[in-house]
Amino acid sequence: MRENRLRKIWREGGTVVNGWLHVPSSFSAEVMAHAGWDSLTIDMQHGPVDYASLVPMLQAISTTDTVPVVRVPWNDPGLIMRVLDAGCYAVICPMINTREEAEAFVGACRYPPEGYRSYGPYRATLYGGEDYTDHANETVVTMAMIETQGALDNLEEILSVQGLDAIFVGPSDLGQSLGHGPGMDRGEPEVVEAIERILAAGREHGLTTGIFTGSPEYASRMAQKGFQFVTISSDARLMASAAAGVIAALKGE
Ligand code: 3PY
Ligand code: MG
Repeated sequence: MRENRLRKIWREGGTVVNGWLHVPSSFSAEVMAHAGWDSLTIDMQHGPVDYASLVPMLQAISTTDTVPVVRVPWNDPGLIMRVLDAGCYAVICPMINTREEAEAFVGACRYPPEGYRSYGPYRATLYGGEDYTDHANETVVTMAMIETQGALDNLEEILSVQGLDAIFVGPSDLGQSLGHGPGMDRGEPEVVEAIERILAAGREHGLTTGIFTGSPEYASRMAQKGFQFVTISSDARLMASAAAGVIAALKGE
């Protein structure tokens, strides 16, 4: 089976530089994949990507070594199993707030006896190889988003769930839950403290910790702190800011 380069990079102590896809297009996914991101996450929680656009985006990413990741809209086992069947190598699940939710999430990503994933890897075998089913459980990465006060309250229990590989900080929802509103690259002491607590707890439990950021500068600071999965901006935001920069340069604004 094709190896999961996320696991290799983490084993070697490196940081995964992850891009984020909101544009529901196989061509833009292909362009992003050829830019050299370690992984690309197709976001099905926010933005216009649906299952019909997801599959060709995964096919486009497969033209490169970039690892295909999907953020599902919610902790829905049916959809989690379908995105895995379509050939993604990591699933990010938003709003994991309790041990039970983490167990349900991880179980949906693992074939029995470790979990309850149903059999039917129709495209995953094309991407991963004919022996996909034999190795999927130890290859696919499970990443739970920690982004609420409730998750902070239950952090130790969530991190103890067998088969959970990584946790991922959503700074907008976390900030919102702590009463500071949404936004990236947080500086409020209460939010910063929560982020540092999540990083320390992840490390203690031997899990990889990731964070969504809005800029390479902040992402680089987070990587230096010990985050091993940093997401920077998104395809739509990068396109908009580059275009706005060109317009401003020509119009002098
Ligand atoms: C958040 O910041 O809440 C996220 O989920 C990142 O997309
Ligand atoms: Mg969020």
